[in-house]
Amino acid sequence: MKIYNYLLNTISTKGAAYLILIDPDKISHDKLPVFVKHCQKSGVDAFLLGGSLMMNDRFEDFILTVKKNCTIPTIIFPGGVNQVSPNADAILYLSVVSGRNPEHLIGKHVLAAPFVKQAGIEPISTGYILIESGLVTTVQYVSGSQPIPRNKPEIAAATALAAEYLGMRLIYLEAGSGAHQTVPNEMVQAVSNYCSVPLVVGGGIRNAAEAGEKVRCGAKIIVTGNYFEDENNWDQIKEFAEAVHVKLPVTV
Ligand code: 1GP
Repeated sequence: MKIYNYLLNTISTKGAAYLILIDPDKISHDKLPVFVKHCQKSGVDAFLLGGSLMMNDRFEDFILTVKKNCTIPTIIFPGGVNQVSPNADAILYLSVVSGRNPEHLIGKHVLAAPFVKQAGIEPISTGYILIESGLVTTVQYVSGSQPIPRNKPEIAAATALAAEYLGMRLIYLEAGSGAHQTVPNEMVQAVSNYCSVPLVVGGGIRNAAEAGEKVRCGAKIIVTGNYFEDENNWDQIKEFAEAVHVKLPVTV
């Protein structure tokens, strides 16, 4: 529970936590150390590592490089059973509860469980809820599951509550990496009013104001990935972190 407690503690001291997702396919290994250091210096609370698809076989090297260059937690965001590693601190044990594909509800988890145990990393059970966001996203396509329509906050809320009742410790409202539209604010609000476990929101967030808005609607963890794959945007990471950390004074 060390990393889960770290997240809870961050939420209670800073108002919300800011996580950056790094997809090993989307950053060159040379730039990784600089990026990781810069993220930590800018106020990022933890890294999510992984991707829906993995096109290279250097996941272990990738995690070790991230770990070597920061002291914040590294949490695997697995796109598949091949993304379990003893080198990370924790793994989001994601069940795609918005879908009805048994493989992504429980099948992959059965295959991954012995590896997670052997790796000795902390599994954080997460009810993963895909939300319609315009075009079909990689995660929708790969998981073969239908997202919840964006105008149906009540379905998202009931799904999240079911996940909470099943014992999941985080709820993740996911628009999908690079989504055209973020998870609607009304939906974030509806889910956060209905559930008591921390709510993660990600997918398509491209500016600090939007990140802050999701927090004001009740998100407790914000995830961005795509936007900072462009090096030209790196100087905005601090701004994102400050928008998420609503309890801390903004520095100038
Ligand atoms: C994807 O929610 C994360 O799983 C982040 O999405 O890459 O669009 O920021 P973006």
